[in-house]
Amino acid sequence: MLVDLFAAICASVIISLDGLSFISCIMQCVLFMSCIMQCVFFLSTFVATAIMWWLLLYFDNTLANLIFVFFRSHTTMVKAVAVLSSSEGVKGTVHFAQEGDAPTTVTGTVSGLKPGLHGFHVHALGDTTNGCMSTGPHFNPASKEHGAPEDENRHAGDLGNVNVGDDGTVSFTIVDKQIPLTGPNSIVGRAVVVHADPDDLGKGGHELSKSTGNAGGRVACGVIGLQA
Ligand SMILES: [Cu+2]
Ligand SMILES: [Zn+2]
Repeated sequence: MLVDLFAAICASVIISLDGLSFISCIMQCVLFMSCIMQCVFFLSTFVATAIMWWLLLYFDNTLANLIFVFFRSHTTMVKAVAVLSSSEGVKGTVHFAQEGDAPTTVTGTVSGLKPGLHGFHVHALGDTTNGCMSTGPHFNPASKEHGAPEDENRHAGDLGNVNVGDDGTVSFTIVDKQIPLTGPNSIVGRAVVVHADPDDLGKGGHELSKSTGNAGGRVACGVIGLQA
């Protein structure tokens, strides 16, 4: 009688425990499945969204451009200006603009020059206490030789020539990647100089070709300052 009871209790306990572990096993399986399902769901949503955006932007250039402009608008635009003056009646204004790390765009108008080519450079110093003579040599942070704007071996300040028309004026646009408006090699606070003669771009064979391009006197200059 007692043995029967004991056996019944033992059996009940064992069955209960088994039941518990069975239920917990089922629960674990369900949780595991739900985890897998969530991963699959997340991945498929991600892939589907990426494909949808890609298709949308591929076929809708306007939208792609809007998004591009939105991101571009977060890069900063820096502007600078130099007002040229001289003792020889040369006048002019040179504007500089750089967006983010893009090349700098230089636009300018100069009048009062003799027709033909005139060397045009960024010189190292913004010091005009002795006129254009105190603006130092060509801006040359990489210690290279004088050259043409498209040369690998050139001063950063070597912007080549401006070509003055018969009326003595010139308007020009130069795009150059060695004259940033920010960072350690910024040209802000330095000077632009217009020369009396053509810059031979380092190829004239003159003793000054490799240092100044033998561009003659400094007929006008202006200090490059920040602009709103
Ligand atoms: Cu110069
Ligand atoms: Zn130079």
